[in-house]
Amino acid sequence: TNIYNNILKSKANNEKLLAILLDPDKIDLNTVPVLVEKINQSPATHIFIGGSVVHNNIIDELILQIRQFSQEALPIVLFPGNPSQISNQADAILFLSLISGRNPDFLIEHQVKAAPILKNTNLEIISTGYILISSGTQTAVERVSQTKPLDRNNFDLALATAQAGEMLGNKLIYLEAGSGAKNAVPMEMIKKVSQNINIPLIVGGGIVDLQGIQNAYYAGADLVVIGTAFEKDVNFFNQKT
Ligand code: 1GP
Repeated sequence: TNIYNNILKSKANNEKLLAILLDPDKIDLNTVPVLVEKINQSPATHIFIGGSVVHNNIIDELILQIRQFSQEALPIVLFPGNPSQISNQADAILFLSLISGRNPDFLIEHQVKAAPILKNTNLEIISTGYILISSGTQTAVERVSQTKPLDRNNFDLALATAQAGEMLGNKLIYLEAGSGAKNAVPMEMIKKVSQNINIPLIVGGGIVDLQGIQNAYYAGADLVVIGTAFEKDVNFFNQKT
């Protein structure tokens, strides 16, 4: 309960959090020392590990290497696309339910498969309501989950979905535009949701510059996730605003 409690504390103190998302499928293990150095120099507070489709079984090794090269031990949190992406080497897991979708596999089936596996790990399990928002073009989450995202202009539906997640006991809400999304989650939607739930709000997908991160914080995001932008340019966080 350490990692979640720290997120709650940060929220209470209005300290904004930043996760760098590493997709094991896209990482060459030889580049880990450089990646870790860049992460250490960045304002990141968390490392998320996961992807919609992870073919190669390198998650354990990736995490071990990250730890080996990190002076500063950032929490490593799994952000899995399916139960094959569980690693006991991580600190915690976002136990996701895709509550914007109506595909039972991603609402409960994968979770049923994962439960006995998770019982044999020491991972901190953080129940997360995962809400996919339309972003202009189809993203991998949409394709892999075979669900429809919520309309990016329907703030009421996004809010009702987030509130239902909170009422069901989710500890976090994640508003997701999808990795590499053309458009990030609208600020107005972040604002509406963050002002009307009590649990911390994660926002990610399609955020490509530092201003985008600030906008999400300003609108009410507690934690912002950056994947593609860092993947494309490890000096992303050195840019001038
Ligand atoms: C994807 O929200 C994350 O699940 C990050 O998205 O790759 O677009 O930064 P990006």
